[in-house]
Amino acid sequence: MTYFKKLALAASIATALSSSAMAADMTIGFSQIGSESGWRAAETSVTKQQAEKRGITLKFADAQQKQENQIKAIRGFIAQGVDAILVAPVVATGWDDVLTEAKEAKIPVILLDRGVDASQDLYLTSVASDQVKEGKVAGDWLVGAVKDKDCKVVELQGTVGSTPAINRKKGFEEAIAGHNNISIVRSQTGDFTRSKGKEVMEGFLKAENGGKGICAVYAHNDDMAVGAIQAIKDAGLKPGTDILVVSIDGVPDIFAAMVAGEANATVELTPNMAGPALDALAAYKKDGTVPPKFIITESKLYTPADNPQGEYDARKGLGY
Ligand code: GZL
Repeated sequence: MTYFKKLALAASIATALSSSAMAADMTIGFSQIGSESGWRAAETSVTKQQAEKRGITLKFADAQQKQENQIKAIRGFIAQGVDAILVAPVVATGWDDVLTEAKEAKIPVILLDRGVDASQDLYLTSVASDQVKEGKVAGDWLVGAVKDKDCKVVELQGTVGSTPAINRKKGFEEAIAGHNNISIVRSQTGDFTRSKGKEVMEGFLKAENGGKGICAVYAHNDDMAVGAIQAIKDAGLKPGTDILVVSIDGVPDIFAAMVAGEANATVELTPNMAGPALDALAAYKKDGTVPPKFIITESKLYTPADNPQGEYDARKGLGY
């Protein structure tokens, strides 16, 4: 190896060591929404793993779905003088004051998996999926599945006022807009939980002639879809055939439902938002490298044709 190659190799090793060394000194606050779904639980465990492998001290705060608890936690992190703050914002509005306080304290904030209606200079970057695209991928799948057949859809929305609920609805409606045979006949929030998804689906089935008038359920996440599947079975119908089931997240249990013939499509959402976030933070702390304002994660469609048992096995144990 030439002298210059050795020099370059030494430099790159030093850089890698210095940024991880930099990270090792950091204490980061993480304001997490709660544990409303399997995906959320996986995001929490992956975030803790990502911090640990970088030698970062992570202060974790579970808001139990309440924005006021997130704001309180963020103020606590500011008072403790943490090096950075990660936030998964439960809803889009109401963040200006607390994010301004973090900015004034010169503590960088990174948004994970959801967005905020606030000035972009109040956060360093946002790591999330393209949630409109997720809705569109789900809608496009249904369009292809039903072709010209009339299809009445019931929709289980995510948390009211959250960016995934707003955007996944928007994307799905864009996908079906040009297809007059497909219409959303009922739409209500199931708050991203299995229990609420089941309860709301029970109401839809009762309101729609025992479910005979329903062609498909579109759930903004897999947990609500799994709840809906149970409601459909309790009503004596076959999920996946009598009523198609399409949702988003790619958690193990939706793949188990596919294996059982009870779910038809999911759009995967990675639980690893923290990896890209912590890499961007390390570069920013090391030499001021400003990351892109939005770091977009992939949105991949999975159906029963995509080895659901293998996908289940690959995800089991990742903290879902
Ligand atoms: C979307 C994320 C959503 C998941 C749900 O990025 O915020 O919140 O789709 C979770 O499972 O509750």
